[in-house]
Amino acid sequence: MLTKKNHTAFIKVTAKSLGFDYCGIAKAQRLEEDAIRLENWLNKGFHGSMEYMNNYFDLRIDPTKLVPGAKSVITLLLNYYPAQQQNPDAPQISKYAFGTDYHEVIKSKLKIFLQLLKDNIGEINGRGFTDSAPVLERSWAQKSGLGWVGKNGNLITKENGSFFFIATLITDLELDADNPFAKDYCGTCTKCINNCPTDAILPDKVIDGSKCISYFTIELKDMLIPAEMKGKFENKLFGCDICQDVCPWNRFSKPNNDIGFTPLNEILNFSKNDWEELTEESFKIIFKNSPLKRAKFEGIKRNLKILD
Ligand code: B12
Ligand code: SF4
Ligand code: SF4
Repeated sequence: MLTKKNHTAFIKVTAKSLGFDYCGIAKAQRLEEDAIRLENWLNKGFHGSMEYMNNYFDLRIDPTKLVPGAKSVITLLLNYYPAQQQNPDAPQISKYAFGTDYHEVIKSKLKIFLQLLKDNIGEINGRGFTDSAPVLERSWAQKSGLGWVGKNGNLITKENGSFFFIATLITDLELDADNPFAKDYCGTCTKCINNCPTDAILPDKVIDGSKCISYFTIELKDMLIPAEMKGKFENKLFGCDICQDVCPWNRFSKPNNDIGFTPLNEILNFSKNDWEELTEESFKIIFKNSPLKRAKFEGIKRNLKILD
């Protein structure tokens, strides 16, 4: 019979074999301190019009409510730092969106992961998530020892910086937990705060989501970008990487080797004129599997106007 130690080792090896760059484990339990931070964030309206952030508060702070019987939270990181970059003069797309939508790439990996656990360990209950469920993914990554939450709000690894997606697999399997990441290596640096064009980075690692360029260009649905933001977007068409690009820890980023994240030629090569001339029909074909779908054709056209 396999022991808790064997199961833990099997999970770490499986994560690696599926291409995840990091894997850490934490005991599934209510996140007391995060509950306070999340409540303050919501009370201050930092979620803007992202109403989904107001939903399922109890599940978001407690994985045992999201997955009944949960004993462990397995957190996985997947590198998305691209090998190729855009022309710096072209409208900028966030690096996470160069290739296939990460929800799809990660979802299929998590499905295989769960199946491998069932095949090798037995009937376990587990669910895999990335981004789309009420899970405080950055906190779980810190709690499972993978890195610290920087002043820019991102989870940063000491070895390879912050250009990672986070996924979690919550299971009723009892596992050996890793130690939480104890240190914070931001020190006296304030580069992200100084360079955020919309002043969305507040003290104590709090991000005012309602002021973030990523929010305006991706999440703001059927609404105009407020006029006072004009001139502040630094050529960002979809998402924003400024607070990560300026972070000294991202000197250690290495290009990802996931075929799914191979950049689309159009993303690398489109000029402003190409974006302006893009028709809805072509948008639907070219960006069929891309994260840009989330902003929709109308959103991209609206974003282009604020860059004028
Ligand atoms: C809503 C959301 C947004 C909103 C709001 C951003 C925000 N900071 O909350 C908007 C649209 C603005 C956004 C933007 C981006 N996002 Co986003 N977003 C999310 C989402 C869906 C929920 C985040 C959330 O719960 N916010 C509420 C606040 C209160 O929580 P939080 O920021 O996670 O902070 C918590 C912890 O950091 C913790 N904390 C703070 N200080 C400390 C200190 C210690 C010691 C500890 C333990 C914890 C801790 O406190 C908070 C509450 O627990 C997550 C996916 C998920 N389910 O988690 C992705 C996610 C956070 N986003 C991600 C990414 C990549 C981005 C962008 C880089 C995309 C881009 N290039 O445009 C930007 C970065 C902006 C930034 N500086 O944060 C990644 C982050 C990966 C990473 N390495 O950190 C995630 C995890 C998606 C994923 N699955 O990979 N995002
Ligand atoms: S992603 Fe851009 S706008 Fe948002 S907090 Fe970072 S630097 Fe500011
Ligand atoms: S730029 Fe500096 S302060 Fe901001 S997250 Fe990186 S190390 Fe921390």
